[in-house]
Amino acid sequence: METIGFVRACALGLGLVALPMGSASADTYNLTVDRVTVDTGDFTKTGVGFNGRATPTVLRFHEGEAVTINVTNNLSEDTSVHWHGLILPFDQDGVPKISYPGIAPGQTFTYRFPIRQAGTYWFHSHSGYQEPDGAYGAIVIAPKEGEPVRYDRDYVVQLADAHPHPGNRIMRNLKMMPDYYNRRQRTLFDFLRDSEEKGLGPALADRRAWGEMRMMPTDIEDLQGFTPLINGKGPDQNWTGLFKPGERVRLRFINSSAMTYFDIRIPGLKMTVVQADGNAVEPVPVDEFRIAVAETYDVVVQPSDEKAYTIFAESMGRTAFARGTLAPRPGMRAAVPALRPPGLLTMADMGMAHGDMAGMDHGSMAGMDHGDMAGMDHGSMAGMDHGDMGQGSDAQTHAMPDGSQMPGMDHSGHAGMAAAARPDPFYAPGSGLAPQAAQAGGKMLSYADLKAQRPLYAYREATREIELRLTGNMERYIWSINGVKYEDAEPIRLQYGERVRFKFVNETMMTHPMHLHGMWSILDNGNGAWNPVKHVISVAPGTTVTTETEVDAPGQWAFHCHLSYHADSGMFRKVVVEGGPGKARSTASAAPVTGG
Ligand SMILES: [Cu+2]
Repeated sequence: METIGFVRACALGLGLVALPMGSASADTYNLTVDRVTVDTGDFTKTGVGFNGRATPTVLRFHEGEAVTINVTNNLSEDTSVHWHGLILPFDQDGVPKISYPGIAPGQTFTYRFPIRQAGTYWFHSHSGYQEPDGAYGAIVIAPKEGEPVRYDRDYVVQLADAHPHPGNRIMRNLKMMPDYYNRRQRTLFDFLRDSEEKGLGPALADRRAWGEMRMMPTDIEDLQGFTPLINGKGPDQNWTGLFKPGERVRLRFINSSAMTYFDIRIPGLKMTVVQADGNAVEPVPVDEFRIAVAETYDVVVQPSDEKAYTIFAESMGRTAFARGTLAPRPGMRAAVPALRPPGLLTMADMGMAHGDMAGMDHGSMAGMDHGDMAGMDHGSMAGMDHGDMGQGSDAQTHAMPDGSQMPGMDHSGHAGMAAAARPDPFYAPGSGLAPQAAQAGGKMLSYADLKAQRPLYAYREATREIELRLTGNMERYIWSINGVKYEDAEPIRLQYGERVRFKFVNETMMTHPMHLHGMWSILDNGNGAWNPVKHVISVAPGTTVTTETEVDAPGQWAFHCHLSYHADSGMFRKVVVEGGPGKARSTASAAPVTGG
């Protein structure tokens, strides 16, 4: 099946250049990193790609194989390739200044590591803004013991958010003006400016202003103005995967965006989620799912009719969509749905609903750096609670069990609150970001639905807990962990053999996809020994999410938010695993590292 999938995908123009032709046992792959022209159908730009192409290269490995990958840098600047989600020795992980020095212009670096897992992963540059500029590809690994999933066709569906501006310019603009890429009328930053001019009290007293502040859907996305791509193709270029009616089609969704979450559906088809982040889960039939930046989900669909179906992926902020097609014949197309109205951030997303946020420090409301944030000091925030909301005197009393308890708030037109059958426990009660299926009564995947089919580790009590508050100063576009940005932070030190519990407390208004390199993150979603095993954990605003990690990989690793500009502005840590086989030497200095 794999080979058939490969041949067909190749015919459709996917860049499967690095497959070892003619031999399943060949284990040497060659990749070049090149300047390429990215053509989205909306604009063309100069970007970065692999093997001379803007369409993503797909590497196909076999579990148990020992790979050798020669990466040649044809750029005029340093590059690097990180194998996202692969479990490998730390010096093969591809993060400059943590794993190795990087790859200089003209140089070839040879990676060598055993493939000890199966499933869908991806690879990308970890240097500068090469990944946002297009340096990403897919990895598909065939399992040693045969596929647990039955399918007739197999397609990679790799999403990205191509932007006309190069990454370094985007970062400069965000630093200069955090709402630079916000195209809607009013934003939190306008509100903050008003507060600075009039004082927060009067600004808040102005009900209309408050109402307008809530009408700022774009704070859901830092970056707008991009064209979403599927396998390198814009919506009008319509990437198409072929099927014969009745076939089971496996779609390997990979979100390689720099900054964009997508809500994905295929109108007319039920999708069965069979893998999350490369690991098999108990199958979950859904109508729609949200994919965080850097996550992968494998779904199986079975189109029975001789007609085309649209793969529709709306950005979480509803400013753009990716579109592809499944069809019996090339050139067919199906209706493309309209974008839904964006959700609206609520008080819950501002960290004001503390019902399930034990341990949150209420003295630093919303986790912002108040010293640097005019008009947002804690005293004024307290006034905001009580003056405007008319509730008690303790911030903790503002828990909103169903989001509808807050007097004085106008919930009309508020997508996230319209009678969801069952609220998603991974969103703050009353969150405007909580996803809902487009189809009436449709099922949206929740993290709570994910159950490991085959736990990778024996279940045991964590030996230690580490709290990581996700923090930020939005006015200066600094993102941080526990209020400290990367270049000022000490590494997180772990001991080989321990089982660490990470407690992520999101004190910002944005969703952060947290990615630990080198070791698995086991998401605590209440399934105990069957908690799902992931490499990216999305943490919604105003929520606390816990993961556990068996510390079984000596060396030093990156741990960061996978939103490129968040990682680059400080939401990043070095993790040092001390002890273990080989007694990895620690080079503990925290040098600035860029990339997603
Ligand atoms: Cu982030």
